Amino acid sequence: MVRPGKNLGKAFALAKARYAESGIDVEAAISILETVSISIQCWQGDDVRGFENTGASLGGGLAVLGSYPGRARTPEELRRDVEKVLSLVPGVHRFALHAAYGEFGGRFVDRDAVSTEHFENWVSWARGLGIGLDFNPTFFAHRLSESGFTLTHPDRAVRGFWIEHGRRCREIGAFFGRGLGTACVTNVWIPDGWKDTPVDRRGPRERLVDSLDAVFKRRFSESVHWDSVEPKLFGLGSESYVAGSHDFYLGYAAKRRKMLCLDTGHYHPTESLADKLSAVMPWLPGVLLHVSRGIRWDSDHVVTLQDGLVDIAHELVRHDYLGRVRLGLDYFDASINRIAAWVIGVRAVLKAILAALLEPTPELRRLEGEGDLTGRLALLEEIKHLPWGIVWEQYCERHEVPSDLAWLQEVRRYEKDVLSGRA
Ligand code: RNT
Ligand code: ZN
Repeated sequence: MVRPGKNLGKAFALAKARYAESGIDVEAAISILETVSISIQCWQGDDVRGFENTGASLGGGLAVLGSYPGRARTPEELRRDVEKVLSLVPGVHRFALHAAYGEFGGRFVDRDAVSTEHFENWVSWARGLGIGLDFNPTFFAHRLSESGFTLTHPDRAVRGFWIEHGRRCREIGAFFGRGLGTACVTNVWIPDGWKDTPVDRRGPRERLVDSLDAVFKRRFSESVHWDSVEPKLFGLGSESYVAGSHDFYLGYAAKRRKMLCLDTGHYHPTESLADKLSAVMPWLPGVLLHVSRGIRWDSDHVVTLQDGLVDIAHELVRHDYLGRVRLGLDYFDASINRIAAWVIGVRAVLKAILAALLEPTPELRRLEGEGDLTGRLALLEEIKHLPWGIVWEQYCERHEVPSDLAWLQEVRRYEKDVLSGRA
């Protein structure tokens, strides 16, 4: 492993002193960062294919583009890849599975028959690594979702099929939570919507309320399992109407005490997701963030350190939301090395949170409180380039993970030794 620059120790001492001058305790910030877990999405590793091998196309408005070699083809390969990722990011993180990633032993197990037994290996694996698992029912890539409708389908039998899938997935989520001693968040996202202008906007939403209520009927202890629901503005093929819109799910989650999943790629490009947090938090038990990067019509680019992400991190830190917000990644890019795609995203989220933790918030609040708006703007601008990058390097060093681009050399070696052997 390439070691960090030999001046890191000195640089860190200076950075710490510089922060202390602004009243910021770097060690305190580091200990908070240590408690931050990011739920790493299984679907980046294999282009959202899963292990059902039914040949069904992805659908649901999800599109994975790119043909970079080395995608994980089996649960074993996926686990090995994720272990590599975990060795390249500081901290203890989680892993988010989709129902289609069960281990079905070569048999066809339909979605209304998935059960805990298909996820036993995943739980043993996570236990061995000391990480938690999160879960997602898979309401796409299936013959009964080809119409574009699942929980809102006008046919009661089709709705029933998907309700059963949702119910079983929550059992699996609770099995994760119990088995691993850390509450699993099971996140419901459905693709249901219309390409063109519907006449009946009301029917699907009313059916969705009933279907969700049926899915969520069984109660689980909050120490084991949480539900979350994920809205979306539009998708490919559902440009005119999405049944599970933001307004719909915000109301549902507030009324039924569910977590709301805010996916950063699911809003108008000029809408600020950071602004939503303090608006929804008074009404909800918690939020699941699907950290993504929307570009034009696509909501799923690899997360990078951008203003939108930094803004969200500031909200989490300034308002002490880290305890009530679960962080998960949600993107899939098949055009670059998939391990690197994961590492870049996890590291970007951690960096954003670290930068936010190193903000002189009391001073900013004082300026704002005194009405010194000039001072507030000037300070916000100046603190952008405080030496938090050095603190990040030190953080990586303490956690014995490569800093800077040293991690990429590890990924390249892994590509040569492992990924290149996958046809
Ligand atoms: C789709 C949602 C959803 C999926 C994953 C694969 O728009 O964001 O979270 O990306 O379930
Ligand atoms: Zn999402």
